[in-house]
Amino acid sequence: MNARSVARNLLSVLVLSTPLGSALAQQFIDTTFLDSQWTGFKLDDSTPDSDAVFSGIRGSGGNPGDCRVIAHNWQVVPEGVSVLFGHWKKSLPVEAAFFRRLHISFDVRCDSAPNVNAIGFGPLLVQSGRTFVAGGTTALAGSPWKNYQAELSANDWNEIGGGAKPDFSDSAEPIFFGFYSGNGGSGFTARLTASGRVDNFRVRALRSCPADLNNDGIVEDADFTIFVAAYDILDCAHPDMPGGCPADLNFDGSVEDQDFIVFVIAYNDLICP
Ligand SMILES: [Ca+2]
Ligand SMILES: [Ca+2]
Ligand SMILES: [Ca+2]
Repeated sequence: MNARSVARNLLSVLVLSTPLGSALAQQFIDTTFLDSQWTGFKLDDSTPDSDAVFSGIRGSGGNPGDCRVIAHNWQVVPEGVSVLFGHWKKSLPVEAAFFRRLHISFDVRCDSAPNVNAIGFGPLLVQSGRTFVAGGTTALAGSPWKNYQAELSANDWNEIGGGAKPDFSDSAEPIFFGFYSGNGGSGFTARLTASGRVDNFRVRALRSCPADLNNDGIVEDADFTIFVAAYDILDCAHPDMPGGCPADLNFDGSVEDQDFIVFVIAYNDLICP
């Protein structure tokens, strides 16, 4: 008897009284970067006239398909400068409640950066009008696509222009996600440009109790009902699957036996840790 038939047998003895709820989104992925869904803004500019400019727009040549194509234009002086630009997905806030850590991943590359030879990239989040960034990576000009990924708790983020940390508590304001791109330079005087691309932007909200699909603090029959409905749909991309595919507990794109194993262990424990 495989796990699927076990689930069906268990389900047959449950009263199906709980409707499939709007379970919390657990993951989102953007591979196409529609301009209507993304926006950009300048985060920092220490150039003499603060006249650094940037662009961010959907384009081809992604990894694969469409991506967000970015460009910087700024003035370098011998004393040194830094410029930082933010790009965030305005169409999809993620409720902060019930998660404790974030796993963020995206692909970057630098196409051109004369004299400075690289672009810096990293993760960004926006909450209650405040912008936070965390440690990133450097993409060298002309190098292949590079994957950035990190698992971040609230303390890993730093507010731009302030000392606050983002709020991941159960009563927190919604969070928007994105990335930053930046450049610097020192020791010479020049007006420089740099260009690059970003693709496959993914955020996973790692909750303290992922099998608690209705977020009431215990893993019980109501969660089982939600789980089994998702298990029957199977494919996270199916239009009937709840947004974010929260029952995909191992993040592989489908709700299958491996997820059931994770679920049953928590179901047996009942109380969330
Ligand atoms: Ca793409
Ligand atoms: Ca529950
Ligand atoms: Ca799965």
